[in-house]
Amino acid sequence: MVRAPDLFRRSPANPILTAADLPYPANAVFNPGAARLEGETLLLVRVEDMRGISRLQVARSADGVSGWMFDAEPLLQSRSERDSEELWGCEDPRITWLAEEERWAIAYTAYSRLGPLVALATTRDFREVQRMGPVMSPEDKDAALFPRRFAGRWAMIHRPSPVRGGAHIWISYSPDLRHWGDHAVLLEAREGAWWDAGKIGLGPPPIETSDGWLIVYHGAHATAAGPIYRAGLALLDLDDPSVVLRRSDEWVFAPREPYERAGDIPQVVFPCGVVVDEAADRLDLYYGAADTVVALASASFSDVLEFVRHCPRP
Ligand code: BMA
Repeated sequence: MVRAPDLFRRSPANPILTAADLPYPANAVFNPGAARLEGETLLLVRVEDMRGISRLQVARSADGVSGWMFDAEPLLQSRSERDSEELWGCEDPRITWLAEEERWAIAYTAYSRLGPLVALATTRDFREVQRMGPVMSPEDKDAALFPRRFAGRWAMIHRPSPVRGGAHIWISYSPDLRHWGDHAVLLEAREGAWWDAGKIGLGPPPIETSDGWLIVYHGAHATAAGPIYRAGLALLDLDDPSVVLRRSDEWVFAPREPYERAGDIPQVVFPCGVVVDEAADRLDLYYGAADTVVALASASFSDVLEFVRHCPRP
């Protein structure tokens, strides 16, 4: 079995996108959601401008590594005169294809005056978008939808930040994508010296596999020099995603390269996008590095599944 540190290999082209690739001046591009459509890889990247406000902009590439072309206009940007919850921008999108709805759902962080909250939008083509507005009150972020219903209800993973206790990963349900309830803790941040102590959050949307839902999540380990953001894995029950079957003790991906260790926020790898090619046995993880650039790491899909199958039961 492949060991945790050897599962993911960084693209030799990293960082695959930097602010210099944009058609306009900006401070940083990072934390992209990812999708495959019309034979291309699409990244919905977070672009932070030089006021500090983020927008979400589409970039497309034939091979998912190079030749990125940005759409002319951002897909989602703050229009705070109409959507006050987006006063300070749109951040960290996670993209899920909803086959039943024949459209993509984008769960993103809207930065409101009262703190970050979870907002939803849908699109068929990533050229026009329909906002659904806030679905979770502040502070809440790191959200993604599951691609299908469970016993008639949609499910969403998200991460509230409570005043007391750790920032854990939660799951909630909805009959209509608008009204969410039956909130429950799904995965708890560990305590003490652990890499995922205190604060964790979902990475990309859950990936359906025959063994269960594969989850990549981040842990923000607090240190005297600021947090270190690393990524680990978990497996949820296929029919009841509120049941955690496995959880990795060790992280599987962590800052190592200069572009991950130095930047606006040092020591950050923050995956928000995934593309799985089962025929090629490949899982591509798109992540923000140091809140400054976009990078890519790939793994053998079957190696990742074998690894998570052997992780401890929580
Ligand atoms: C999280 C989010 C991410 C960011 C990360 C590291 O709380 O705000 O947008 O990439 O911190 O700074």
